[in-house]
Amino acid sequence: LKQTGATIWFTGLSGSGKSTLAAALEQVLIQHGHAAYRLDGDNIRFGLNATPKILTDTRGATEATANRFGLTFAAEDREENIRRIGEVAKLFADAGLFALTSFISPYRKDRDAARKIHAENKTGAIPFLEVFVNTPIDTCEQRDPKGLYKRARAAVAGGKGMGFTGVDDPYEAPLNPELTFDAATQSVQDGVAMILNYLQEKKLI
Ligand code: GGZ
Repeated sequence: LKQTGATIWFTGLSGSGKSTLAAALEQVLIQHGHAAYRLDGDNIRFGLNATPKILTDTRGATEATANRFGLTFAAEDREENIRRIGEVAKLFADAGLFALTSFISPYRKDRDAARKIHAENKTGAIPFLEVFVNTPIDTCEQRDPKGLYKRARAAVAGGKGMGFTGVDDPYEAPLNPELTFDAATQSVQDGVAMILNYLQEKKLI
């Protein structure tokens, strides 16, 4: 491989455009001969992080409470979700690929922990680039491709809530992201160009 590898960590609300941006970037990187691999809900929450039998045994979780993702959206499960993704991304990047992760990753300390294991990698620091997909919640909510915001608002109105990020669960914005993108005012093309530019500046491509 003619590249050193790096993790490009997208963080932002549901519907902010993380996956769209990551997918577009992946395509361009591959077109230019760079190995890239995307980690997202489909291959992680459904795969690596799917419900292990021990969870249903020891926590009495049913399919409904552990949900189809295995890990729930409770704070400690989001933390574990992000911890594993950080480790897997690090492995891909250490192998020389661009690991593109698109998860809400709402907690600052969890993202910082992912950054830290890259910095402290035993065989040398691995580049880690945090992209804050800072699309206003109004825009995310207008899109609402899966109707989840609508459900979350209805749950809150009904007095129960569902712990949905940005509605009745926290999102801690990055304080020092390498890059910021806003899907309400920037095109996906703009975002890809911005990231490619950064990778070039850092001599990663
Ligand atoms: C936030 C939720 C929730 C709750 C289900 N809160 O738009 P989506 O559907 O495809 O993206 C969201 C996805 C979030 O999974 P992550 O693994 O990225 O989250 S985290 O990083 O916090 O672990 C959304 C859906 O799962 N979803 N319930 N309560 N998003």
